Amino acid sequence: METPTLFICLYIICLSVFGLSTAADTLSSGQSMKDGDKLVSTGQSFELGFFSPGNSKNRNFFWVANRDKPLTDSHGFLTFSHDGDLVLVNQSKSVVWSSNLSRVVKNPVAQLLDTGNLVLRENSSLNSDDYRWQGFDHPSDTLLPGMKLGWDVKIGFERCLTSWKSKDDPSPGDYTFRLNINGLPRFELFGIQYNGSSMASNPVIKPLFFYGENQMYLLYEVSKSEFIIRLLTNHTGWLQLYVASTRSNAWNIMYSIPNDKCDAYGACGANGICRINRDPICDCLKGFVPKSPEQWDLLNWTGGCTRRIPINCTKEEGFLKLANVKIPDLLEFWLNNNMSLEECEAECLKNCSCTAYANSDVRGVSGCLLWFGSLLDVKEYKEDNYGQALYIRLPKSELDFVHNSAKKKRMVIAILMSAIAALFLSATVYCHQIQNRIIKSKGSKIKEEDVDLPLFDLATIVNAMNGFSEDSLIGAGGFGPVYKGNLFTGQEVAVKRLSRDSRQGLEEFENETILIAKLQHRILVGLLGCCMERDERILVYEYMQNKSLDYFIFDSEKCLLLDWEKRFDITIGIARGLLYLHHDSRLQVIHRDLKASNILLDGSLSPRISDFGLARIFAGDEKEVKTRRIIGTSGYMSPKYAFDGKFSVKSDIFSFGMLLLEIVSGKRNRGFCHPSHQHSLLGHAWLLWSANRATEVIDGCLYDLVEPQVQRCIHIGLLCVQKFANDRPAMSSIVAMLGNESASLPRPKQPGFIMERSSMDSSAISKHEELHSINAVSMTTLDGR
Ligand SMILES: *[C@@H]1O[C@H](CO)[C@@H](O)[C@H](O)[C@H]1NC(C)=O
Ligand SMILES: *[C@@H]1O[C@H](CO)[C@@H](O)[C@H](O)[C@H]1NC(C)=O
Ligand SMILES: *[C@@H]1O[C@H](CO)[C@@H](O)[C@H](O)[C@H]1NC(C)=O
Ligand SMILES: *[C@@H]1O[C@H](CO)[C@@H](O)[C@H](O)[C@H]1NC(C)=O
Ligand SMILES: *[C@@H]1O[C@H](CO)[C@@H](O)[C@H](O)[C@H]1NC(C)=O
Ligand SMILES: *[C@@H]1O[C@H](CO)[C@@H](O)[C@H](O)[C@H]1NC(C)=O
Ligand SMILES: *[C@@H]1O[C@H](CO)[C@@H](O)[C@H](O)[C@H]1NC(C)=O
Ligand SMILES: *[C@@H]1O[C@H](CO)[C@@H](O)[C@H](O)[C@H]1NC(C)=O
Ligand SMILES: *[C@@H]1O[C@H](CO)[C@@H](O)[C@H](O)[C@H]1NC(C)=O
Ligand SMILES: *[C@@H]1O[C@H](CO)[C@@H](O)[C@H](O)[C@H]1NC(C)=O
Ligand SMILES: *[C@@H]1O[C@H](CO)[C@@H](O)[C@H](O)[C@H]1NC(C)=O
Ligand SMILES: CC(=O)N[C@H]1CO[C@H](CO)[C@@H](O)[C@@H]1O
Repeated sequence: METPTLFICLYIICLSVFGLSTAADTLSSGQSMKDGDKLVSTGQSFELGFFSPGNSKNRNFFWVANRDKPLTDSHGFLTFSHDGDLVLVNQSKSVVWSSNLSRVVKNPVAQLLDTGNLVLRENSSLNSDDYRWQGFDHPSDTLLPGMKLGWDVKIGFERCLTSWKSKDDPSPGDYTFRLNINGLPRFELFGIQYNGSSMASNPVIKPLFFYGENQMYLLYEVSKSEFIIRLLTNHTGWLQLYVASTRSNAWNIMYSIPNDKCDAYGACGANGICRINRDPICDCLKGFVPKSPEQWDLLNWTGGCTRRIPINCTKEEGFLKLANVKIPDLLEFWLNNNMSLEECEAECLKNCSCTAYANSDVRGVSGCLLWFGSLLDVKEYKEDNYGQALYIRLPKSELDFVHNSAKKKRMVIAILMSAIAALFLSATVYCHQIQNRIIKSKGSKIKEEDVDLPLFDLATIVNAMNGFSEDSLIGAGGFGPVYKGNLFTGQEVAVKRLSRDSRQGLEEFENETILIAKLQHRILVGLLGCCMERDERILVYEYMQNKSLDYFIFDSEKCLLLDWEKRFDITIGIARGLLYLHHDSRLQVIHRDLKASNILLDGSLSPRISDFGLARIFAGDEKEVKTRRIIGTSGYMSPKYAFDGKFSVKSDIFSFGMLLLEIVSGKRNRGFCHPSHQHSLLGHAWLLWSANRATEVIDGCLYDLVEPQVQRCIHIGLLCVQKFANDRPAMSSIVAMLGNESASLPRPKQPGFIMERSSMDSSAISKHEELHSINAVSMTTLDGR
């Protein structure tokens, strides 16, 4: 039998579970605390007490005082020594742990604050910030908001996180998360090979970095008071950011680090460079070749790269500038903070074993950092403002150009940004990166505004989705299955998961992420966050209770649930949504896949446009774009798009018209058949309208119809599906036409895609086009949408 070991520790209290506690929050001189006693902070958030690791499964201990000196029985107690030190003594009155004050405190009072900080003060300076000692200066494995991780440079005092040894053993384990200020300040998570990225800002947390003469540290704040967070170095060597809502108290992992393949230390071996957005992610630095090419081809990067042409200290050598990188590990380096970049270059050239140099600037003083030997753990950032420039020594013959950027005066702030931010890049930022990449590549003039897309941890999503079980599957979106689940906050969400091995899907995923993150409108389905862990690409949406429009209008029973008034509201809603996309949003966006199944309905049956996987952003001056891959849904595609891949806002108008006719008729355009002719729904509507019998198109389900309004809708629908894009009205006119019953409507011309095979009315469509249109439709059917 093991004797229970006791530790003194701090842990969070779940108020909803434990109820109100009457324990005091202070311990004064003369008092003591034994096993079973506790201190509870006034706001009832934190509790200080004794615990035995084996018996406390569901608690999260934020701080443990006597980590490596457990009490061996329950007779120890916490009290004050005559010097005013807070001490933990065992049965035989030996001090097991002490606050180890440097000065005597006459009248000490220990108080557990609502931040989780245990502080020691003079009774006379109670309620002041004049702490003689504080638990926050001695973190265990957890960083709470307000705690500093880093250094008091002057006195050489460090605060770092050290993991527990194992689940039941709080003694210091193998993994330490710390700020290394030797050379350049950088964060280190020892044990597993990781240096570099850490947390970035997101809607829940806000990290603050302070790099001063006397102090250098990381501290973070919670931006939303309804959340509690903690950063944990777990005993298997990961950093985990936990979030709990104050209501539910269940902890969820928001993300863990390392979180991408490039985070792994030296992922690409010596002299390799890791680029997370490339496939494969590893490459040799310029001028280098794989050491073992066969292994390299098998995606085994461990061997790294070696110089194609060795450097031999001749004058024929120069430097290649590599921008936006995380600089190599400082295995063998030399630092001088008093040098300019030019001097730095000269210094590197002078020494035959110098392989690269960089500006060491972190605090705005120019400086020089030289590397000798291999360059390990270089990683490229996609975003311009991250990372640093690295200058790699190469023979002239290898150089495309030699940079001479030393004369460029760099802004102190940019340098600060790059050095610090490079360390703190996370997948949240990765979302931004894709965004930037694509938007920039379009060359549009869109101003990048920070869109904070919360990043969800894969474990959280898997948990919320019940392990992506069949039961939680609710449908299929453009690029993969859609699941329903509940987040820890209790919120219902729909989660869209990119099917594996779908490259096309990846592009759609990126497009959708970028677009939805940018677009905020109550008509568009809301994106709550994303997850890009390992190979997973997941989008998290608000859940829409009432499925999608097609679920109702095409069903002979459910159609009764959507009366005309509702359908008309939905139509106007969609029209306004499209107006926003086409004209009102900061970007001009073409949806390209508008159809009944992409119109979701919320709890009050209001429409929400979804599935932006195919959407395109248009730069201001672009009118029409041609695409090689014709994708979309047959039956909703405009002829011009289906025939030759040209699309513009008018392609969406065509789809809208189609949708409008479907809403009115309750029939699908695709697969429509009529006993007496072979026209599509479009052709059918057109024929009836031409014969002044438009009302015959109307859905039999619509018992409450307002005939003139329905007729107007058919008319507007036909205007939208006219064959020539120029004839189709713009979204703004459509909204006006729908909203104003006295607005006059032009007479529609022949629609595109009548698809008749009878001789009737065929004069307007040439044989050639007819053939084309059939081809186009069957071709896109192959797309399987
Ligand atoms: C502080 O000292 C005063 C006077 O000695 C005493 O009454 C009071 O209880 C002390 N406060 C605490 C929190 O110990
Ligand atoms: C108390 O601690 C001292 C020193 O660590 C040790 O020698 C002694 O055996 C302990 N007493 C008990 C009862 O654990
Ligand atoms: C207590 O602090 C002093 C300096 O203030 C230090 O030298 C000593 O090692 C500390 N003792 C313990 C047990 O931490
Ligand atoms: C990077 O991590 C490795 C392995 O943990 C460690 O040896 C090295 O010192 C770290 N380097 C930097 C620059 O943090
Ligand atoms: C440590 O964190 C990682 C990443 O979140 C997780 O996979 C692992 O299971 C954790 N280890 C333990 C013992 O909880
Ligand atoms: C990877 O390549 C290295 C040499 O570059 C070799 O020693 C190692 O065995 C390879 N690993 C695997 C799994 O093939
Ligand atoms: C850096 O330069 C300043 C002014 O030129 C000088 O006072 C200082 O001693 C130098 N520091 C080092 C470490 O060389
Ligand atoms: C080059 O730099 C290394 C490391 O600082 C040093 O040991 C060596 O003496 C230098 N060689 C020359 C020729 O300056
Ligand atoms: C040094 O390398 C250059 C090519 O980079 C070559 O032309 C030259 O001959 C070499 N010199 C010596 C002394 O090896
Ligand atoms: C994604 O967006 C880009 C740029 O807007 C576009 O070129 C590309 O065709 C889109 N991809 C898909 C699958 O829609
Ligand atoms: C409705 O349309 C008529 C005719 O075009 C126009 O005179 C009137 O101002 C419009 N009403 C509104 C509210 O836009
Ligand atoms: C017609 C229909 O199914 N309406 C439902 C929409 O969603 C709300 C909220 O879940 C339900 O109460 C309605 O019955």
